[in-house]
Amino acid sequence: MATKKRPATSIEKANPSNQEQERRGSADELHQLAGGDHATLTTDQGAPISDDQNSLRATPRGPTLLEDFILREKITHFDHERIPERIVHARGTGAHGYFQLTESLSDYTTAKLLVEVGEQTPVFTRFSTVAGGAGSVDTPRDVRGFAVKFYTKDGNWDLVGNNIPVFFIQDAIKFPDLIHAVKMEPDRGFPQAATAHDTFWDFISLTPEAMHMVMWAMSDRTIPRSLRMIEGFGIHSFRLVNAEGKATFAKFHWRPKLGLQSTVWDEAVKLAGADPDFHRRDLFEAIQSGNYPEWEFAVQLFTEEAAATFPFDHLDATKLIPEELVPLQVIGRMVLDRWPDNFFAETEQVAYCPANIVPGIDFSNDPLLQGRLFSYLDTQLSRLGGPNFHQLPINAPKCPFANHQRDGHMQTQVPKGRVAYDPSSLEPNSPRENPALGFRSHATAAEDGTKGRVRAEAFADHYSQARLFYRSQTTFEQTHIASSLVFELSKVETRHVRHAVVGHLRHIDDVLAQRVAAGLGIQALPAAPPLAIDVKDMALSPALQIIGRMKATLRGRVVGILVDEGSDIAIIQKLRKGIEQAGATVKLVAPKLGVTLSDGKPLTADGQLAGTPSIVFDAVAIVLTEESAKQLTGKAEAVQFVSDAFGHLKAIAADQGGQRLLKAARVNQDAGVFEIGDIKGFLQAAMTRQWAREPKVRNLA
Ligand code: HDD
Repeated sequence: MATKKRPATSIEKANPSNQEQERRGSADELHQLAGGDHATLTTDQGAPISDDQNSLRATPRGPTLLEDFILREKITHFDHERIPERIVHARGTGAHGYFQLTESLSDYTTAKLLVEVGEQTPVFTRFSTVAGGAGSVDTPRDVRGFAVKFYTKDGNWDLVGNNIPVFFIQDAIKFPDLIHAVKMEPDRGFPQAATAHDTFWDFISLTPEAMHMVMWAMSDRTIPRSLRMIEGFGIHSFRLVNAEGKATFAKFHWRPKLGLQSTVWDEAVKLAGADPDFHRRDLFEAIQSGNYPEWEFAVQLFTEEAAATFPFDHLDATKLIPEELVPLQVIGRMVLDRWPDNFFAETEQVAYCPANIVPGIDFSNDPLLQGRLFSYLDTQLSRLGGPNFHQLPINAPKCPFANHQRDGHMQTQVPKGRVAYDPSSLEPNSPRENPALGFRSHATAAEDGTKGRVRAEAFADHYSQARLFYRSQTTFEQTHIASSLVFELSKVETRHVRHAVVGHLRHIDDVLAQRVAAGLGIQALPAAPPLAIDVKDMALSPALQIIGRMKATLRGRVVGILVDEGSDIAIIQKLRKGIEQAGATVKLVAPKLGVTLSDGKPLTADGQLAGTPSIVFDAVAIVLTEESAKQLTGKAEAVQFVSDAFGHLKAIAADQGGQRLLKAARVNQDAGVFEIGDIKGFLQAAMTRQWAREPKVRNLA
């Protein structure tokens, strides 16, 4: 395509020296090489730029001139490109989409998005890890943030949740301590994005209220396979308020259409190296290919009177309400169908705040929530540089908004008129409050009491729900919790901290404490800390499992097929058909990107073997000629491809050549390894992991 000739600047016109001509000539060649019909490059002030390749110099080999406003503007802007990263949840990825209501909650709330069935409310959803910096990896063991901004007709509602329904602490005043303990240790600047270190476990060992969340954090919930396969929770109780002013408590849940899926720990560790952007890329690829991730939106609704009968305090964020006690009502769905145009402008600058609510929704007295209502707006003031960040396109409501807030850094609006106050009579159109439609706080009766820095007595039971969670898991998941505790505590150098944590475990489940102690080589079980209140055995809640509730589906998964020169195209096509019919994606991996299969046609594989380990797939098939197999048995990347797939409990299908590679990788045939002809069996097994294989391939606690 022809390039547009840049107009000569006045400087060029005035001084068309030979050197200038020469330089311009080479820049033109460069642009011709790049092609395209480009707009004219300008400064921030709109002045067209004639030469963006060379700074202004006194002589060709002399100093650069301060006069060069183009150079100075470009570098000054560059110098200020970074903004402070979020103190927590710095690493994240987001997408646009919509929320659609399927069941009206008109009996409970006036919030339009929860009343108007079928209406689509635009959303922007950001997923994140908590502890790591913005440049850390996607797959550490960590809680995932699940923040949704609903651009409703009555203003923005932000549901700023996590993929775990409870939290580490009960009172917001403990949050800076929790985060300082989990972040890299201040004297050494490591570890990055990890809980497996002394300061985190020291804090935990002295914070019994964290024990329930610790069980979740040590479970497979914190090593998800995909952000499309995590649940989301609003955690706190909120209030829904109806037209009569009657309030009902609500807990909010997101449930992924693809079901829950996790990795295994060794895989998560290796993924961090193989693809630090694993989750971000997965979300991007799904959305770009039209496989839009979707979640059901569900509520648990309960009255104040019902809450009084619960054997725990629902205002305590370390407690969940078992589904068996208050069932989930699915009332809508969220679909993420548009990747942002620009990461910084949207995903980085999006500013969530639990205090952003709309008429018909209100807060509860949960002391963790109450503290959060302050923190988020405050943090944005330094992160985004001033009070006008709500005007950024990603943060601005999509409904009209008007008030008398004025001025401040980076004011982008140009308010008109004389009136910037209320009440006023000078301008009849200036904004005024609206008692009929405006937000009203629910009139809650205040309890009598004495002001004080106190923790409610009802918050004193720290172990019953930790036990409930642990005992509700499948035996595989219990083993994972025990093993991850052993891993984490084995990284803790301080003996008394390791022992103190095992002491706490005794209140949760004595066998768990014994398994962890044995894994750490602790001979005599450490004493359990004193109890403020007896631990209760609650009715088990299978809804808290992942493995027991896995969906029998291949949707959203990726199957890798290892091929090489001469691999049988007919087999590959058959596999591809079966896999794609089951809703999964196929990726071909070959030792060299350019490969010729048995049909003699050259093909570009999706990944080169050395850079595409089996870790990035949910299941693998191996289709190789005897000749290729013979060669690959001597190559570490090929052997690892197979042994990792086996070690990570994946289904494997192999032809004769493939079987040869399996042998070289010392893979024992088991129920999860299939002849290449048994596509049905292979795909069935690929829907889950081969859990029975686990104790044979790995030392578990
Ligand atoms: Fe928080 C960010 C979730 C307790 C203070 N939080 C942040 C994000 C999520 C959560 C998902 C990232 C939002 C985004 O993608 O930009 N936080 C939670 C949940 C909590 C919680 C589910 C407990 C139920 N947070 C919490 C407390 C405090 C904070 C108790 C302080 C008292 N959180 C912040 C913050 C952040 C934040 C410092 C950092 C960046 C930001 O807000 O925008 O204000």
